[in-house]
Amino acid sequence: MRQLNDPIAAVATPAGRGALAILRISGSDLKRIAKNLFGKLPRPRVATLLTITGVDKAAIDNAVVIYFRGPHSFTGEDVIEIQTHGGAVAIREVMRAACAAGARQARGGEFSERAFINGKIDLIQAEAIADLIESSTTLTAGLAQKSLAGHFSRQVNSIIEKLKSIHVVIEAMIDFPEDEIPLVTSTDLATRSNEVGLAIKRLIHKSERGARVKDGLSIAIIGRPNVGKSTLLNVLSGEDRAIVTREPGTTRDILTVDIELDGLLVRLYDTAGLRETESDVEKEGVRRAKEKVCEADAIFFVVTSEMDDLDEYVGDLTIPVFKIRNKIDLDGLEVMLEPLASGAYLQISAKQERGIDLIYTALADYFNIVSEPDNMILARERHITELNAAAEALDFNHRELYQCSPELGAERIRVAMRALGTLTGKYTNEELLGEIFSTFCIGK
Ligand SMILES: Nc1nc2c(ncn2[C@@H]2O[C@H](COP(=O)(O)OP(=O)(O)OP(=O)(O)O)[C@@H](O)[C@H]2O)c(=O)[nH]1
Ligand SMILES: [Mg+2]
Repeated sequence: MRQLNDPIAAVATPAGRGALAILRISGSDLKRIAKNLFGKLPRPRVATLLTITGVDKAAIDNAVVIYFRGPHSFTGEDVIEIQTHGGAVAIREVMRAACAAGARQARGGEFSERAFINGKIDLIQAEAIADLIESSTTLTAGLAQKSLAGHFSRQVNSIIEKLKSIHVVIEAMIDFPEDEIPLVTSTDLATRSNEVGLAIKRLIHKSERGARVKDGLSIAIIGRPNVGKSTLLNVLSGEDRAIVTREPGTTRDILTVDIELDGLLVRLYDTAGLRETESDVEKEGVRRAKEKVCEADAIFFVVTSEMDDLDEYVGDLTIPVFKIRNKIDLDGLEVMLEPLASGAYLQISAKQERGIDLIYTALADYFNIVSEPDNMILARERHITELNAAAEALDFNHRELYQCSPELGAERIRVAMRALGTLTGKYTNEELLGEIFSTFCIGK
């Protein structure tokens, strides 16, 4: 493990104009830096107004300084937080002075990495910090907060503890085969480890639901020119974002709009109408539209009664295609209120904003979107991989294996514990840590 306690510093607030800016310094023995910047370390945990001096000893700003003496700090090391007035200059000068006094610029995620290494948080919690910062909906922020508070980790740790106790018994059976182990038979063990296997599967289920929420959905709105794709995008987003005209071939570039559906981030792409054309600009638009289809999680394919040749374009697609018949106001058709028969069109009038709820409902039903935070964990791909590895290790006929080959059973339990330990960061390596923390923003 890397030795990490040299003083690091970073501006923790975003660049630009603002009321305040915060610089954070963490590391061992910050006295020298404190002396250079504002005389001496203030009393721990007391907000103290001090004059900060720069490299040339001239005053930079009057700032609130808080000193957290390790291990009672975010990183577990000594930490100083300096709150200057906002704007680019003061905070930049304080950073220069901190570096001149012996600190170095922190890498992205280095504060969180130190918190992890010093045992203040586990790896799941460290990742939750980044997820909280990245969250764009209240649902994902709430889920990240839960993981940060240790909700996910506790469930994993409880499973590890159960596996440990099963492992101890199996080892005893192996070491003392003749001795009676009261009340514990291979059947009991099998029941217990079966239950653990099921608990892991439930966790996978929750994680997969959460991962969907985390990643959001991307949906490409495609169809022939003039069918009302851009009108639909505007209605769904509640904003007048895309240009709408009666001229076919209006949209060329892809337009992206984010909307929130029951806490899920849905990214909509408006695309150029699909048709053969001589115009180079439009040709490029059509190429981009087709490209977007390959990247999307689902398609809204818009038709009208006049242009209903959907199969030609979406016949081979493996992603879900929601078929939308627009402009029903011109056909005298009604919005369908009955649950959709498979293969039926969603009948809407984008212009009159009718049938829009039907689109939301179809989407929520198909993707099983429900705001049930209790049944979700804001999981990353890495978490699901490790949970699956643990579930796979425990996927055997427990009773039979414990009877025939307790050694093999013990090994399977060890593999499962190892996977779960990798999940929480009990087992880790520099490469994995580098991969995780390098995606964090500077100052976190
Ligand atoms: N009557 C009626 N007209 C609509 C409806 N939706 C859209 N339109 C009209 O149809 C025309 C084309 O709408 P757009 O939203 O620009 O169609 P588009 O599919 O984005 O067209 P391109 O960008 O050219 O591919 C405009 O005049 C809209 O006002 C609808 O539900 N009913
Ligand atoms: Mg358009």
